[in-house]
Amino acid sequence: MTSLATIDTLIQKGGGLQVVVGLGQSGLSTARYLAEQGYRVAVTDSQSVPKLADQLPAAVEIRQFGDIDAELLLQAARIIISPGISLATAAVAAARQANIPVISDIQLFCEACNVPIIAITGSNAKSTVTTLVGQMAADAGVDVGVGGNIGVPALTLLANANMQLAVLELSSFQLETVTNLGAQVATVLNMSPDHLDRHGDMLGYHQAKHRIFHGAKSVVINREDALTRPLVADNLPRISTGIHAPDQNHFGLITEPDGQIYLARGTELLLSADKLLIKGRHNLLNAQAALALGELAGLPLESMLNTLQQFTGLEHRCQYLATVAGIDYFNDSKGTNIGSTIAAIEGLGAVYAPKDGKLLLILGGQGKAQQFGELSPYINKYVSQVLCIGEDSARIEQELRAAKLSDEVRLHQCQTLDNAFVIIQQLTESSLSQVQAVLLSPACASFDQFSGYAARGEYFEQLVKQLACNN
Ligand code: UMA
Ligand code: ADP
Repeated sequence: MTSLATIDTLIQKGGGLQVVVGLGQSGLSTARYLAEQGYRVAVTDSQSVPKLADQLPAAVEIRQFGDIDAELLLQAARIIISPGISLATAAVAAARQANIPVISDIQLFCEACNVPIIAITGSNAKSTVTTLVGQMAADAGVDVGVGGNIGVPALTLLANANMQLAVLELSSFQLETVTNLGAQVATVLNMSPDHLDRHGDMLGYHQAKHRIFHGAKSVVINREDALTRPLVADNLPRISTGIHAPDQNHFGLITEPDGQIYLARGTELLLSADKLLIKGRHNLLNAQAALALGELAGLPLESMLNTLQQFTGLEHRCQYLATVAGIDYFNDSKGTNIGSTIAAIEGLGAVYAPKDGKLLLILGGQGKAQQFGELSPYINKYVSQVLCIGEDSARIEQELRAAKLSDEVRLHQCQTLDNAFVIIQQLTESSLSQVQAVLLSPACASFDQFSGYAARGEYFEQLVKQLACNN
C-alpha cells in the first residue's frame, strides 16, 4: 500500500490523479484503460484483498484496500466509481461535496468511442434485447461490440480497433453518473420498481434511467409504458413499439381474422409470432424493440427478421427445464424484480390457465424495498401455491396478504430451495394438487443465499434433476 506522503509526491509531479473506486470487473477495466492512457491511477476498495487485485497493471502504483479511502478521494482530480457503489457512500459524498467530479466507466467509454452506440436500459429485458440486437448486427456483417451491464465492461470493447458499432446494456447504477452519452439510438425498454433501496424512490430510479437519452440522435419508445417516454425534442427520430396495431413506420402487433398474431411495421406483416422461439407477450415487445433499435442504427430488416427466427433466448429467463411427473418446470431465476415476475406469471398463466391449470410459484430472497402486494392480483389469477424463500420472505407474505391474497392460494414459508422441494415432492405425490407448472421467479435478488441469479438458477435445475431421479 502506498503511503499518503507518496501520493503527495505523485500529485506534485503534475497531472490529475484518477481514483478508481471499487476493484470489481468495471474497476479493473477502468484502471487498465486509464493506465494505458498514461494517467496516474489510484484504486481503492473496501475489501482488504479484492479478488482482482493481482490483475492490476504495475503502472497502478496506489492501491488503498480495506476501506474506501476518504483521504485518497479528496486528492483526486477525477473519481471513477464502480456501479455497485452508491454515490451516498460517505467518502464519495464528501468528495462530491468538495466538487471533485465523479463519473463512471461508461462516461469514459462514450468519450473515447468513435463508432455509433446503441444504448439499452429498462427494468427488465435489457440482456435479452442487447444480446438479440448484437446478434442482428453480427449476422448483418457488422463488426459489433456488445458490453456494459451484461458482464463485459464497456471499456474492454475499445480493444477492437475494427469495431463498427457498440451495443451497450446500461443499468441505472451506470447511468446515474453519465452525462451526454450521445447514443445513435437509446431506449428505456420498460419501467417497474427495482433498486429502490439504492435510488430512494421511483422518481430517483426514473431520473437515473432517463439519463440514457442525453444527446441521443434517435429513440425507441414503448407505447405500453408511459414511463419509457423521453423528454426530448419532438423532431428527434423515433420508433415506438406496442401490443396493438401500429401507426405507419412504427412497430406493433396485428391479429389476423384467423387469430394469428403477426409482428408488424405499419400495415406490413413482418413475421408470424409463432415463428419466434422466445415466447410470451413480453418477448413480442422485446423482438419489436430489437427491430426498432436495429432500424435506427441502419441494420437491414430482412436480415434482422432472419436472426429473430433463430434466437432461442437466454438461460434463467423463463427457461423450460423438464417435465417431472406431469409437472413442467421453468427457471426464471433472472426474475429479480416484481415487473419480471408479473411478466413470467402472465406469460405462463396464459399457457396453463386455458387447460384449467395453475402455477406453483417460488418467490423470495432480498426484496430491494419493493412492494410485493402488487403481485397479489396476478397470483390470485394464475397461482395455487406460493413457496417463499430467503431473507425477506416474512415481509413478502405480510404484503401479499395485506393486498388481498386469495384464501384459495396456499402460501408456505420454506426459507430455502431445498425445503421448497420437500413440499414440491409432497405435491407431486398428491392427486389433489392442481399444479401443472413450477415457476422459480423470485422477484428478488439472490445474494442472501447465492452468489448470484445464475447460481440460484443452476441450483434449482439441480433440484429438478434430483426430483426427476426420485420420480
Ligand atoms: N465495493 C466496495 N464498496 C462497496 C461496494 C463494493 O469497495 O460499498 C467493491 C467490492 O469490494 C468489489 C467491487 O466494488 O471489489 C465490485 O464492484 P461492482 O459491484 O460495481 O461490480 P463489478 O464487478 O464492477 O460489476 C459491475 C456491475 N455490477 C453491479 O452493478 C453491481 C455488473 O453488473 C456489470 O456486469 C459489470 O460491472 C461490467 O459492466 C451486474 C449487476 O448485478 C451483472 N448489475 C445490476 C443488475 O443487473 O441488476 C445493476
Ligand atoms: P435484464 O437484463 O433487464 O435483467 P433479462 O433479459 O435478463 O433483463 O430478463 C430479466 C427478467 O425479465 C427475466 O425474468 C425475463 O423473463 C423477464 N423479462 C424479459 N422481457 C421482459 C419484458 N419485456 N417485460 C418484463 N419482464 C421481462
